[in-house]
This record gives sequence, C-alpha cells and structure tokens, in this order.
Amino acid sequence: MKYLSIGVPLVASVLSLCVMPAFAGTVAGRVEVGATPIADAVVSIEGAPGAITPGRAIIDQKGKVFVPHVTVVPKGSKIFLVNDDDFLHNTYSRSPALVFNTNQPSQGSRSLITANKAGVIDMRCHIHGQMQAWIIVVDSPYYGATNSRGIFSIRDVPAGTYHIKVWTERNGVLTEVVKVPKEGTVPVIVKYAAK
Ligand SMILES: [Cu+2]
Repeated sequence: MKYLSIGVPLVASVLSLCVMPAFAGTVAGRVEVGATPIADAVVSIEGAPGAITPGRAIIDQKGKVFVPHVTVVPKGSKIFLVNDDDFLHNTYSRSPALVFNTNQPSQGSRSLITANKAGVIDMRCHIHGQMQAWIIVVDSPYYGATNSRGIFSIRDVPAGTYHIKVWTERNGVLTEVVKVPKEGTVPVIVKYAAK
C-alpha cells in the first residue's frame, strides 16, 4: 500500500497480477473503492510512444442533465455541446484546461469547443445549478474508461514501463507504474481505499 496525495489524500495500490495470453500490449483490469467497482473512471497510459489522434465527442443537454456525465477525449479533440431541451441552457467551464461560456438558447442549439490542453474540465450550466459534467482530456493515445462493473481495457500499448493514471469523480486521481509486456495482457487492479 502507498499513500498518495494528488488532490485529496488517498490510500491506493495497483496490483499487478499475472500475465495471460491475450491481445498484445493490452492493459486491462478493474478500478474499485473498497470492494465496490467504480464506473466512469478514466484510465490513461502516460508517456508511451504513439501519435495522438484527436477525436470528436457530443455532450447533450437533455432533461436538465448533461449526457454523458463523463467524457474522455485525447488532446486536440472537438466536442459538440447540443441542447436537446426546448428551453435555454448555458455551458461554461472555469477549469484551467479550458475556459468557456456559451449560451444554448433553444432546442438544437450547438456549441463547439476544442480541448487542446490535457486536464479535467468541470462543465456546468449557469441556468440550472444542478447540471454538471466532466470532460477528461488525456495526453495519450492509450486511454479508456470503466464500464458499470468497473472494468477497463486498453489495447495496443507499446511494450515498456509507464505511468497509469486514473481519475474518478469522487476519489480523485492516482498514478502508478505499469509494465506493459511485448505481448499479452497485463491485468491491473486499481484500488482506492474506502473512505
Ligand atoms: Cu441548463
């Protein structure tokens, strides 16, 4: 166990288990707090060689909720913010990774933002205080997010020793070391201590 202090104090460990024959250079595993799997945790492999290909994402404003709640994109990606409600919304962020403020007056209104800087964007709506979403911008071509069972899989990572970085909404960020084999899968369990 290690004590990490990144944002909030955490007790966390990454346990490398065994190597199973599977896809070459795959980092796969689970993110948990205590024994509970964490959905929508963002996992990235930092420092591995490879070109980042910017992508596109859409975040809807629907029923006074941002959908999806968590979005992960590589640096340089474009994100469309779309109003699906028939009334005024706003989107803004004061996060250092991207500052913006735009109104979405009516159904079908859309705004385009470009996430050029890695980091965490805390997006909100000035009209509806309860509306909130996260955009995680990663500086890596190798990233993923956990499903409802807390499971992630990142394929085609070049062999080497890197940092694996995990972000979760309620438990903060942790970084650990992962050794990616020349072939096969390295299973990883990222474990946050229960608070
Ligand atoms: Cu709103």
